[in-house]
Formats: sequence, C-alpha cells, structure tokens
Amino acid sequence: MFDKLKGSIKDFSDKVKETVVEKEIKEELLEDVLWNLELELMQNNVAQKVVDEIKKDLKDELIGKTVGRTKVEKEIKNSLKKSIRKVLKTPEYSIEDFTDKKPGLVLFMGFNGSGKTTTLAKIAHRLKKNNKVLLAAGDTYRSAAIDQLEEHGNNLDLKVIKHDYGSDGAAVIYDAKEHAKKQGYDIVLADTAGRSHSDKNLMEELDKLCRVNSPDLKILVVDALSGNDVVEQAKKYTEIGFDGIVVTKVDVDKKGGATLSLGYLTGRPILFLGTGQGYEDLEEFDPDVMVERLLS
Ligand SMILES: Nc1nc2c(ncn2[C@@H]2O[C@H](COP(=O)(O)OP(=O)(O)O)[C@@H](O)[C@H]2O)c(=O)[nH]1
Ligand SMILES: [Mg+2]
Repeated sequence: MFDKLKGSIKDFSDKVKETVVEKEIKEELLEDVLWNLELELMQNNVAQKVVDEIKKDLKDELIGKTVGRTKVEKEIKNSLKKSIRKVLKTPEYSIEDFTDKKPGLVLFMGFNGSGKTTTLAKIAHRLKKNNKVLLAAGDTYRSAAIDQLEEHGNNLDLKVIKHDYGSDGAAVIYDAKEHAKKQGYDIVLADTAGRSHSDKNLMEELDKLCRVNSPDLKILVVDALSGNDVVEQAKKYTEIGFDGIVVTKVDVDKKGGATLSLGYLTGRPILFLGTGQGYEDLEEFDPDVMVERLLS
C-alpha cells in the first residue's frame, strides 16, 4: 500500500549507513538524509507540518546517540517507527459500541465522490451480522443517490428510509430515527449530500441536520486519491465537527501520505481504510499495523 514511502525510508537508512563513519550520530551527517526524507515524504503527500514533526522527533531521538555501524539501519527504523506512530491516533471506540444506544445514529459526511455511500454500505454489511441495521437516504441532492442506497439495501437485505429528491435531508434522518426507535433497530446509518467548500448552503444544512438529529458518531469520509487536498477537505468539516475518519481508495493510492497527515492534523482517529469497491473491502485501521507496513 505504501510502496513509495517504504522505498524512501530504505534509501534513507542506506544513506545514513554510508555516511555514518563514527559511532555517534552527528547532526551534520544526518542533514542530507533528513532533507531526502523530507522530500520523499512531501512527494508522498504528507503535509508539511507532519513532515516537520516527524523530522524533529527523529532528530531528537537520534542525534548524539552512539550506535554500532551495523545497527544503524535498525536504530533509524525503530526511531522512525516511534515518530510515525506518535503522529497516528489510536481509535478509542469501535463502531459496534454505538449499537448499544438502540438506536445509535451514525452520519457519513464528505465531499462528492469521496465514497460515503459505498463506505456506509460496507459498514452496514459488517454490522448486520449481529445487529438490526437501518439505512437513511439523507442525500436528497445528487441524482441517483437514493437509488444507489436502495440498491445497497436490496443487496444487503436492509430497509432504507427515503423521501423524494429535493426534500429535506434532516427530515429523512429524523424519520429514520423515529422508525428505528419504534421497530427496535440497533443502529441507523445515514447518508448525507456531498459537500464542497463552495457550497455554503449545504454546509449550513449539514449543520442544521446535526442539530436536529444529534448524531452519536460523525464520520468524515475522504478519498486518498485527493492527496494533500484531503487535509483541506477535513478542515472544512472541523466547524461542524466529526469524530472519526475513513480513508477510501487506498487500494488505488500508492502514496499513503494523506492517511498520515489526516490523523495528525485533525486530531481524530482513522477508523477504517477502504480497500476496494466490494462490501468486504473495508479494513479496520490499526496504527501499529500501518507503521509496520511502512517500514518492514
Ligand atoms: N477502488 C475503490 N473505489 C471506491 C472505494 N470506495 C468507494 N469507491 C468508489 O468511488 C466511487 C464514489 O463512491 P460513492 O460511495 O458513490 O461516493 P459518495 O459520492 O461520497 O457517496 C464509486 O465508484 C465507488 O465504487 C474504495 O475503497 N476503493
Ligand atoms: Mg453518495
């Protein structure tokens, strides 16, 4: 998944091995390799602030340290692992926790095409094994959005609450919650219309939708392919607020920097990675696994 980033870290270690002649790691010797690391991280769409943090942490960890020549690579990898791990948050909850609220309301937000509806369906597929799941067609803007959700509902054998196109998304979700309460559902998964920063009205509507329905969990869905732009996208949603992030299309994105940056810059945990278009293509995010993948 993170091939390029992995490559850059290996180069980094090799270069350090070449340049370190003494046992003590000196700042001058590291300068060149830190610069290379910075370039590589940036080319992999890791945000500047995050690059700086990783570099600073690595310097603090390594400079002045005395290591055997043969252990340099291992030492650097371990330090980098520690630095990168610090940048990623560990989710303190799982989506299953919200089924106890009977019904819990989970809202999916994000830009158009980021993968909201697909991610909602994947999570529904995951939860329905042990829970009664209701879907709410809260995206009443985009043509075919309701049909798309209904198709998922048919495939997964789950009920979908919907109104007509152009109706109020907040009302659809309200109805779904009421229906869920009456019928003993465990959880409602609600779709919303895709926002972009120019859509001021849509942002206001999303805000209203949240105030009317008080969601228990707000998930921001971002597309790894938008690269550094995901950080900008996430910023647009900080006013409304969100609790966790799903990064989609990591099967297509070979860079992986967006995932690193998002966790650090938003202060929110990444809950899942989307790894394809099928219902099973959803991976629970584990920061330790990610760090191992990056560096092994
Ligand atoms: N390869 C890949 N495609 C995805 C993934 N998630 C969503 N997609 C595709 O991205 C496109 C937009 O997804 P959709 O759920 O409609 O986005 P929405 O506009 O945010 O609801 C669809 O063609 C999806 O099949 C993923 O993890 N990997
Ligand atoms: Mg959609």
